[in-house]
Amino acid sequence: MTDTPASGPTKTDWQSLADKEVKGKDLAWQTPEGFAIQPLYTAEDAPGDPGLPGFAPFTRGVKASMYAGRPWTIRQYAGFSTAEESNAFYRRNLAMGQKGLSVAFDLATHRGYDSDHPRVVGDVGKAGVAIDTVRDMEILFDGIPLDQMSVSMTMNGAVIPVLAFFIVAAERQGVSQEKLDGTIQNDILKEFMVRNTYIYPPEPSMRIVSDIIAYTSANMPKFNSISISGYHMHEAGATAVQELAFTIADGKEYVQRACATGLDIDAFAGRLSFFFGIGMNFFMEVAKLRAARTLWWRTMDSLGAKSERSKMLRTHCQTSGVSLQEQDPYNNVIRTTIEALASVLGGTQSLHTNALDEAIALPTDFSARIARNTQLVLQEETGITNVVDPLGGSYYVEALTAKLVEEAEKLISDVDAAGGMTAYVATGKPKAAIEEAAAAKQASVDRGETVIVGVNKYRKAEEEHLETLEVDNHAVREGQIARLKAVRAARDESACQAALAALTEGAKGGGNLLALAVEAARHDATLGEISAAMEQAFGRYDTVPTPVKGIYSKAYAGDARYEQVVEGVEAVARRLGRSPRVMVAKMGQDGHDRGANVIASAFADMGFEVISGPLFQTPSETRDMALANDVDAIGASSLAAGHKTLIPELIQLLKEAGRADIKVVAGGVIPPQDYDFLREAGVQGIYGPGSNVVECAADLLRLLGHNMPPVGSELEADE
Ligand code: MLC
Ligand code: 5AD
Repeated sequence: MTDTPASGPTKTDWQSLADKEVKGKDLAWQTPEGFAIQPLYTAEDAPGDPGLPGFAPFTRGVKASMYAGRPWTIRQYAGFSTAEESNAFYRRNLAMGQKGLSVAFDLATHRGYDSDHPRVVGDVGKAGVAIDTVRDMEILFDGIPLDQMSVSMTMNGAVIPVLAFFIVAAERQGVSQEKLDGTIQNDILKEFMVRNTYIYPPEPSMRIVSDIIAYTSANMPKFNSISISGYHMHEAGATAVQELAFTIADGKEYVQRACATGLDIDAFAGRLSFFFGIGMNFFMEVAKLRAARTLWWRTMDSLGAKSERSKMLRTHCQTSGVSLQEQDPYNNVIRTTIEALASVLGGTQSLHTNALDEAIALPTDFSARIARNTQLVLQEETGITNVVDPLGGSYYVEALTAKLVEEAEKLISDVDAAGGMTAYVATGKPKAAIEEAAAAKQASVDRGETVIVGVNKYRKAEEEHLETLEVDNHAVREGQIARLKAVRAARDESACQAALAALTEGAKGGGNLLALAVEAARHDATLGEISAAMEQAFGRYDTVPTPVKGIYSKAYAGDARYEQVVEGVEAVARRLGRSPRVMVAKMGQDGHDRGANVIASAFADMGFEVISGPLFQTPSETRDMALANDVDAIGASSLAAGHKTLIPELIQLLKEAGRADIKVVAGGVIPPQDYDFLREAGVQGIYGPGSNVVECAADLLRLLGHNMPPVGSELEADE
């Protein structure tokens, strides 16, 4: 029985009916991937049968029973302040339904510095928990039995000391390493592309990845040796095709490197895991996870894996941070729910849902509860877990899945042609392509073509402010310094130094770096010491930003307000006898550079001379660079909560140098509660998330003495 007779309407009939309804308007929707999405998908558009869940190529899921057998792991990423405070936070969350742990470390830890290092004064305990020693790690997991809890640790740069501390902290709990269940991120390639918490140059960094894979596959059979991450590319502005292609290509590179050291592919591949970001383009995101599994199966099959487990892409997902806004922040709960739904309809194994205060601070108990409950409600109230891959067979989702596979494979062959991902990353191409996509997205938001409710449409006249978490980094730092002293005083110094020397030797020659670091950790070497021991052999890696050009001017071609700003820049240039100079500065260990890159490329397009400061500057290095370039203004971008320490220090240093005339503005993740403090310190403009880049430039022109009309004024007069 069917409602449509065999001779029923065809797609052509539908097309003419639809054309009539919309009077011939083109209904195709261009996605950032460049896909022309049609308003209707039928069996004609969908590829063949995607197969069954639990079977190759796992498009429909890695388990036959999926969530009907076991729901995804509710794994909330968290960490702040001290090990004591983070431990208490974890325990409260576990008591209220969270299922797995996921540790966020502070940026000092990420970059291999102990809390007493002079470069990290603004960073200690801020964006994650401060960990200097095994003692800190023991406290972090106090009362949490490590043979029963799966623990993810997001660590890439200082991955050797952190994993060593975890292993030794477990030993001190009486848990041997073969029982440890969890994941270490250990994905350095994407750090060089987007996340920027690398320490060493690419080659030794790749050796570290292989050493960890070798060590865990021999000693820690339940531990996932890597979490190959597209999430950060997504957050940096990558399209779904870029995220898929570069992530799968990264995975391929790690596998080839590990095999080149003599490991058997099936001995380690079953413990490689993945991590994707899930944004607001709902069906695209569902299709992305299905495409990722298909792509990985094909890749591993082509690399000679025999076991199906080796070809199975298991993944964690996190809802998108950049999709969340400071303005009208309760909308973020809605966005996160939609993204979480896409993650589970896509078949994720594990999920983090962001908190509603994401755009301005780390989660509080209040916002963390809503984020966690979003998943609990999906798991326990909706019936979604009872049916496997319920969108399987949807014409649209299957068509999108196939298209993503096809386009990502094209991009992967470009990577292959360049000699693999390490070589491709070295060309700077993937970073530039992602930055280009980010600038295009920002321009589209600024122009109102991409709507963000409560930000560029339906904006509230008066914003209400959320109570946010504040960490006193000075207090945390002092506590950490005291504990570092105590640990150093109590250890067997000569045994510790001998273990560190052995690690340096191992870094110069052979030997497994993780095995050597575990020895050093057993003798209470600190994170900074273990990192420095390897740095002696490897050196530290610095990169210079390379903002893209021309994206903004292209996106704004013909826009009257943009032209007005460009004319303003020209007027200031006439007055100064040269283009106005702006330095975009990144101080502290905060490597989030999407915002800084977007600003740098947009301002350059508008005619400013832009000096992009390198990542990880101290305030005095920023001052020196600003003076050497004789800049008119400095824009400090801060996304990791160092702003209250670092920006006032910079202003003070400029004053002492007699250059209080250099305007300092700040942008990034800055809670409104901090605005007064920053203004009092001399900050002349503050631009939170959701700021319009063209208006930021208009503001800066005003600060530089140009009589810039308010938005809309002259424009209307012209018409
Ligand atoms: C699952 N299992 C089943 C089943 N479903 N068994 C029978 N029937 C079913 N239906 C089994 C699995 O096979 C597995 O056993 C066990 O149950 C656990 O399930 P899992 O699916 O593997 O889940 P989990 O343990 O949670 O592991 C998920 C993972 C892992 C593989 C993706 O790598 C992980 O937890 N990753 C998290 C990464 C993370 O949190 N990153 C945060 C990044 S934040 P077995 O034996 O097969 O393993 C960040 C932000 C920043 O990066 O700072 O930049
Ligand atoms: N605690 C909780 N979430 C965090 N994130 C980053 N650091 C923390 C932390 N310490 C989340 C945010 C951010 C993403 C990288 O991870 O959502 O966007």
